[in-house]
Amino acid sequence: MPTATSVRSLPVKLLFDNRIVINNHLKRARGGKVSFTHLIGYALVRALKDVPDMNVGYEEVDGKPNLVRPAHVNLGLAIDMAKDDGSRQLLVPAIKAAEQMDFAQFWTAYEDVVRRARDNKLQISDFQGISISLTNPGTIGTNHSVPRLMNGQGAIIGVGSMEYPPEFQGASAETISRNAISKLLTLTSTYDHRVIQGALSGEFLRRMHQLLLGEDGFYDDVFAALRIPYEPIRWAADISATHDDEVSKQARILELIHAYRVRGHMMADTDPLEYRQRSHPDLEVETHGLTLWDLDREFATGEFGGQRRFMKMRSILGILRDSYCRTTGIEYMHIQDPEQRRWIQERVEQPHQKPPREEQLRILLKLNQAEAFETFLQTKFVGQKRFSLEGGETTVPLIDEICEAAAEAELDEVTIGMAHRGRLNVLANIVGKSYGQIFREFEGNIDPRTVQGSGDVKYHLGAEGEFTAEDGDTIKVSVAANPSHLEAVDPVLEGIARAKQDVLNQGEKFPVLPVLVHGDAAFAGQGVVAETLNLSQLRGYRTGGTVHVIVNNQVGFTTSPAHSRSSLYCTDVARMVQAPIFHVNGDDPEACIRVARLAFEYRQAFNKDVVIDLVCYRRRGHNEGDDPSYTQPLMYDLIEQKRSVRKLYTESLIGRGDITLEEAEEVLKNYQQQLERVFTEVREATSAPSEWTTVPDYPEKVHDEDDTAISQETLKRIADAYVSAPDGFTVHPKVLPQLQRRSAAITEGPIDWGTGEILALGSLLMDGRPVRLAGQDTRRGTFVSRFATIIDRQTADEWTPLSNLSEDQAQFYVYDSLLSEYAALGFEYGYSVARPDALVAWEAQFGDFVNGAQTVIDEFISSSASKWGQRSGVVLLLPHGFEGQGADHSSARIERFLSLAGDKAMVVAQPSTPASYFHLLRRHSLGADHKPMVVFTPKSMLKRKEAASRPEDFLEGTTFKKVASDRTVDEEKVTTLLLCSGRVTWDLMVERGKREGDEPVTAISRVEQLYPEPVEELQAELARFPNLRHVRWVQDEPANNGPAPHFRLNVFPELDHEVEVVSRPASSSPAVGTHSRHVEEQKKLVAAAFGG
Ligand SMILES: Cc1ncc(C[n+]2csc(CCOP(=O)(O)OP(=O)(O)O)c2C)c(N)n1
Ligand SMILES: [Mg+2]
Repeated sequence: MPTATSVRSLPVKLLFDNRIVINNHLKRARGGKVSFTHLIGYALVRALKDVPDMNVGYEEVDGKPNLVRPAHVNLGLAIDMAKDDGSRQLLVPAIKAAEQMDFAQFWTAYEDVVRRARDNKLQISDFQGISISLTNPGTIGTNHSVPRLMNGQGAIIGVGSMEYPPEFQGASAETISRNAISKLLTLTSTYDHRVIQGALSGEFLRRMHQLLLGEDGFYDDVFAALRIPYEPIRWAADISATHDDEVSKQARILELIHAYRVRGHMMADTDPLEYRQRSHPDLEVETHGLTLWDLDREFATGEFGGQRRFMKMRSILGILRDSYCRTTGIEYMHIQDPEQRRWIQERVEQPHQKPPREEQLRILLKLNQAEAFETFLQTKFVGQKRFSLEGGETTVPLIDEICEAAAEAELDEVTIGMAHRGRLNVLANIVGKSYGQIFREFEGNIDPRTVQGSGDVKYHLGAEGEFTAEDGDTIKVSVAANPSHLEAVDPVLEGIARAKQDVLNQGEKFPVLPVLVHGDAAFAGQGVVAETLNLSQLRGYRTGGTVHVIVNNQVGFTTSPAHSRSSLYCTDVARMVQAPIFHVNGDDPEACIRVARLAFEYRQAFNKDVVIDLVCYRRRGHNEGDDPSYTQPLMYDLIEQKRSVRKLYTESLIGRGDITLEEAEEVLKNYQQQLERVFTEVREATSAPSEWTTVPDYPEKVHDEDDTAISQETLKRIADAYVSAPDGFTVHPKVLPQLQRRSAAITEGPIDWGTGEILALGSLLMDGRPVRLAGQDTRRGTFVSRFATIIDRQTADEWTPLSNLSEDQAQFYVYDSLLSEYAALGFEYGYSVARPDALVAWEAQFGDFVNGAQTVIDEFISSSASKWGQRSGVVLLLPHGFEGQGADHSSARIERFLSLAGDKAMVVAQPSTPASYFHLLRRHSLGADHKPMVVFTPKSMLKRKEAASRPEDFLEGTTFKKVASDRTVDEEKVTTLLLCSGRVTWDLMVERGKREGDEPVTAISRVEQLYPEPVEELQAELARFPNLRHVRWVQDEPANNGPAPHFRLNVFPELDHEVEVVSRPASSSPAVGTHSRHVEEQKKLVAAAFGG
């Protein structure tokens, strides 16, 4: 046979470098190794696409020469086999139809053929139809060879050894890298001259050369096929370097390091759904004027290398990619504190270490549990809403790890707030709520204790349990109840956590760990998230850092991220509190565990919030009745193909050789056992449960007698406290006389509103009741009325007189809050839930602004007892009053609270004197009820003389009166009874004085408690006056506002007299804008109260 051979040499540095990247990646991912021959063989197949005429054979048909063109590339592989008798044998089986394969398929087929050759499993067909083959004598050092062609074959490509050119074989590594010397590879093409021309063979080798130097995206395709998330190394000429260039190159290396730290996350492979080769200009070496020739050169690393002052660029890049671009992307360079950045770098910029086997097995077990539970629910409760966690099962091992870490650190409790997604799974597999009980809730059993209430759907209920860590440590874990309103539970949970910490009173140890689990769309969209984050470092609100876990399934109901946020990540809002943010691929559970541990440790080290963005997907619809392919067709095509994380993780552990096949089978068996366990437990538990949990165990309120009066000594003590500034404290000269006046007034009168309130708080503190009071500008008081904390004129030091009342007094916590209503009120609600012995009050700056917290009011304050049996005694102080300040500084919307009032679930009150307010607060705190209370508090009335109280109004014999009777009139003479509440009282009193002088025929009685409605007290009040002709309800508010609408329906029909309502006309805006119009209206209103 006439043959000839073409020979071509090429540099293989790029091949070497990319192979290192590939194998590093495989080691971390699915295991396995790619050889040079795999890559060269694949280049051969690719080259045939461009030079198809090389894929031919020679055959004689009927004695005539014939050119054969096979339909496929059947690539023969020369495999040298040692036989049992010691002789050698060359086998050349084929990879069939290799041109149809991507690199991953080619690699698999290659290994398959080799394995079958070794195992003696090759068939005749494996040897048929070969027109071109590959032989690699280079592996034994042969420089190049001229192999013998077999019949029918057109060509054999030989791969020679890869060596430095002979003249450099004695050079030092340093010389080699400095001079940009590559090893060379010699390729030979030995061909059948009857069907292939020499030029064609040469052309073919040139093509292979080009491909192996990365042309036409050769390595890009290889990387894509192996799902390597970043770009391959590129071929480039070395950039010759003068001394100056060297210095600037060094600077560029440091820039590159910085770029990876800041933006490495842009390239990280965090999306389990869709493989994308990601890049960012700042992360490409070319941008920094660097090439592959620099990979083996050493550079100073600055603080990056720790002890290693110089490193090869290859190592630097390796660490940077390992640290910042694998399946975890980290955002932390926005943190201003260098210590915190260094803390993260020290832990992250480390060579990868895989977790110990026990850890790997625990992860698998947790994934088993998580998936088994979902599978059970999916099988047993087809179509029922449960908000499955499928696609995001790693959430369970991740939270498990946080609890482990908390248990090891001997914290007191992990308290979790979370929405619907995966909640049942967390309750079962983290909190330990029994499958049986969850099942019975599905069956619709109702807790007999909540029959009075309305109850709630299963995925809103809370629970409490004990979590046991791997080494036997235990810790309390609870999940708070929450409404459907996404993220509303965030501030509530923080309040709960803070209350628990205040009770434990361990200062900066923060022994209760709050964990908030969010959805991606909600975290980005709901403003309360930002508000809650903003609480996190404030003295009045901090909880020592919250771990936020976002179950980022990349969709919110039917809405894709592109429509649900303008920010790059759903977590961007957390950057504002300089929280580190870990984006982690949910299909890499080991990375998730590592991140969970790191997040916890960061929280412990710095007592700050930290965010884990667990990127996953949602296997099913939003809920179980929803078909997601209507709106996310492409995404769901991908999801359908996806194997569960449990399966993927098991496979990669086997692939990497971390567990054996037998162990994998054990794990699979365990999975089946888990599944059976759920089924059996549920089958066996059909009776009604003995224990119901709708909320975690919060303490019961301890109550005293309802004696709200106080002693002269207590008055005196508080009076003294207000004039006993600490030594050397300079009270502001304008404040001093006000304090002195307050002190004198306490014992001598008249007592104004602010002082009455101070007396209530002070006396409760002396009774052993902690008091927490927070609101905007609350310490001084918006209306300069409170002076709870006084600021030193010289030093700005703080002095809180009520903290110095007695040795054994309870603690007084008084805070100026952030400018929030929603989160601020949610926090106080939660605080009161977990600490019922404390008087917890939140003050609105003006009551009008409370509607910013409407969600908290509707979903927690008014209804939590009825839905979940969860009680709070939070007090809302809402300045309210029509005083001509316009539409938005007049009304706290009494009507709205009354429309929510039912089941006696809360108290709504509008006291008209400081003493009445004082008794109301004390009754609320000391009494048995643990219910929310809404108090409409005054503005102008704060200082109004008629409305002041006397010291004796606080002393023995006094108490809170739901209806304050008019005791100034002769009952026989009264023909008109005016019923009113709050500020208008005093306008009416003045007017009566003017109109009726000393012999009034009009009585004015004040309704101090609006709800529960004081019907009996009102009946008794009416009965006092035998000659009544008119009973009028008088209110400042328009007819559709204020108490009137509610009273018309619920109170007036119970009275023995017709009640006429005197009010402003119904109006869509609560109050008029111009003062003069207000005055006009007020005049009319008061006149109408007296019959015109
Ligand atoms: C405040 C509020 N607005 C709207 C809804 C209705 N809703 C329920 S779930 C959901 C999508 C939530 O998406 P995401 O936060 O990503 O959580 P996922 O369901 O994907 O886990 C919406 C809009 C709600 N529950 N609460
Ligand atoms: Mg989502």
